[in-house]
Amino acid sequence: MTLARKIRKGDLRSIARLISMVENDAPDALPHLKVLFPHTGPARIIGITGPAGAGKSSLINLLIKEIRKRNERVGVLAVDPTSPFSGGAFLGDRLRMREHLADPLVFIRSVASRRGPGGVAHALPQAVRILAAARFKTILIETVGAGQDEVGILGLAGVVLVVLAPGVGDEIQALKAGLLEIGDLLLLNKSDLPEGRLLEDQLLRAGIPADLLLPVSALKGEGIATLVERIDRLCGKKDPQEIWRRFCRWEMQHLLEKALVLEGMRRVGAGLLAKAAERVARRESDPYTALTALVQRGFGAGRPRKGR
Ligand SMILES: Nc1nc2c(ncn2[C@@H]2O[C@H](COP(=O)(O)OP(=O)(O)OP(=O)(O)O)[C@@H](O)[C@H]2O)c(=O)[nH]1
Ligand SMILES: [Mg+2]
Repeated sequence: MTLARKIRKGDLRSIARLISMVENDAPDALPHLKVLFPHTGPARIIGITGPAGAGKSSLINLLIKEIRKRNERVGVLAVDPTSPFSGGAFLGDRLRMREHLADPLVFIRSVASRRGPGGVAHALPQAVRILAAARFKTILIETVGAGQDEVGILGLAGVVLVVLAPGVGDEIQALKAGLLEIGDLLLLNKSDLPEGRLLEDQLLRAGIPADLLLPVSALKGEGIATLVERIDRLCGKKDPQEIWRRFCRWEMQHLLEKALVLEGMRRVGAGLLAKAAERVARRESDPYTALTALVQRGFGAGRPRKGR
């Protein structure tokens, strides 16, 4: 059976394999992705973000449980926030969700979010497509924090849940970073802790509408039924086609960015890049002027100049 067929049947190992191929920029991933493409379509993409340690994975673990009661497939993509150093955090995530690891209808894995200097694949859009082709109706995407990348990633989600917890991160910082603006719902996790009430008061005083706030406790399983109801309602309000269109725009942008980086590197070449760096190191040029020269070299006047 072909890899694409296995994926269509929901085989988790095949799904993981193709996502790895995409992450590693393996050229033979492309034919599989093309075969799968006609089978991809609107999925419930739910973004879950918030400061490290707020309880995102613990809540996702409970959400998986609720969604599985409906006998639907659930996919979880944990976006590796910045660097290889965060690998440890994902091990924690898997631990948090380990009870689902043996479930053939649940797929959990981390995806690198950034292009490294070597142009590491940005696999998230393709991972979403692969899961959609495997008939995963709900895809939960966990990201940490509120950097540009994270907010960008959440732009593709139909529903965004922001998880906050007392004593974790700086809520006012989260406010400033615009994290709260992108949230369809702000989950005040760890409401079992006495400080939970304080956090709620603080947010209300900061002008956050009360109906946007939902106190929950992943530890005690409190508020989870309401959370699932609210997610259903939020999903019901949004047009799945529009969400999917937005996903496609986001996907195209990322594919274009990646292609441009690769094309830019190809046109400029490692040698010129090294020379430019050397000039900067010797203070013969500042990095900005050197960059302008490189970009002009690569893309100026529509084609690379000859003889230089
Ligand atoms: N008291 C209490 N502790 C909780 C609750 N939810 C999670 N925790 C604890 O908070 C810690 C972090 O939980 P995670 O679910 O890993 O948080 P996270 O947001 O996924 O963390 P990162 O993935 O590292 O960003 C763990 O020690 C959990 O046991 C809760 O509702 N109440
Ligand atoms: Mg986590």
